Amino acid sequence: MNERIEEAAEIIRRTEYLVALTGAGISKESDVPTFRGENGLWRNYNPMVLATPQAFAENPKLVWEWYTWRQGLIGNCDPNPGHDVLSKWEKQGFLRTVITQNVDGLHRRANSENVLEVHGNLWAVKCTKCAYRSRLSEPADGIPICPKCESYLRPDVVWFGESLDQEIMRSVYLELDNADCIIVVGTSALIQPAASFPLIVKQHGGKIIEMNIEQTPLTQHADVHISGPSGVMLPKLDSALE
Ligand code: BJW
Repeated sequence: MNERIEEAAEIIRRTEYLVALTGAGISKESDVPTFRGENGLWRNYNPMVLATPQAFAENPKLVWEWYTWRQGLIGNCDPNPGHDVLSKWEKQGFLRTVITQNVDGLHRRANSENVLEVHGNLWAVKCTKCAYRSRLSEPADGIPICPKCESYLRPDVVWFGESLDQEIMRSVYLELDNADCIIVVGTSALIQPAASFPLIVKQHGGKIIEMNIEQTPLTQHADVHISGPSGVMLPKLDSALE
C-alpha cells in the first residue's frame, strides 16, 4: 500500500494542474450514506421512485419526505479528514478544483472554495414552474411552496434523465481540459456523465489516481489505484507529499 501512496505522490509532484472528482464514498466517514453498496441508500429505497422527475410529478410528498430525512441526517454530519486534505491542497495552490457528485455540501464546509457541484445541493430548491431559486436553512416542512407563483418547489438536484447545469458543465470541461492529473475519490463510476470525466483527462495524456475501498469500472484506466477509506488514505497521501 505504501508503494501505491508513493507512486501517487510522485505523480502529484510532477502535476501542474490537479483536479479532484469525488463521490459519495468521500463522505462515508462523515456518516453520510452512499447510494450503492452495503447500507447504501438505493438498497432501501428505489431510485426510480424517488430520484426522477416522473416520481416527483406522481408523488411529491413522498419525494420530499425522502429529501427532508436526508437533510436532517446530513445537517448533523461534519467534514472528515478526507475533505480537509482536499481543502488544504487547494490552499497550498496545487489542487485547482473539486468536481463533486455529492449534494451534501461537505467540501464547502471543509473550506474548499473551488467546488463544482454537478448534481446540485441538498439545501437548494427551485420552482417547478417559474425561475425562482432559493436555499433552505433547515429541513423542509412538507412540500415547500414557491413564494412567487405558489407552485411546488423541488430539490435543486439532478435526477436521472435530467441534464446537468450547462454553466457548471462548461466549467467542468474547462477544468478537465486543463488538468494533467485527476484524483478520483469514492465514486462507483457508474453514473454518466461524471463517470467519463476522468477519461477526458486520460485522453489528452493526463494521469488518473483512483482512491476507493473497492474496484470500479474506472480501475482498469487508473495509473494508480489506492485501496482504502479516503478519510485515512488522503491524509497518508498528504503526509507522503510533505
Ligand atoms: C469509499 C468509501 C470510503 C465507500 N472511502 N471510497 C450514457 C449511457 C448510459 C446511461 C446514461 C448515459 N448518459 C446518461 C445516462 C443515464 C443516467 C445514468 O448514468 N444511468 C446509469 C444507471 C447508467 N444519467 C443521467 O440520467 C444523468 N443525466 C444525463 O446524463 O442527462 C442527459 C441524458 C439523459 C438520459 C439519457 C442520456 C443522456 C443524471 C444523473 C443524475 C444522478 N443523480 C444522483 C442523485 C442526485 C440527487 C440526490 O442525491 O438525491 O446522483 S444518482 C446518485 O448517483 C447521485 C450520485 O451523485 C451518483 C453517483 O454515485 P456515487 O457518488 O458514485 O456513489 P455510489 O454509492 O454509487 O458509490 C460510492 C463509492 O464509494 C463506491 O465505489 C464505494 O466503494 C466507495 N466508498 N466508502 C473511499 N470510506
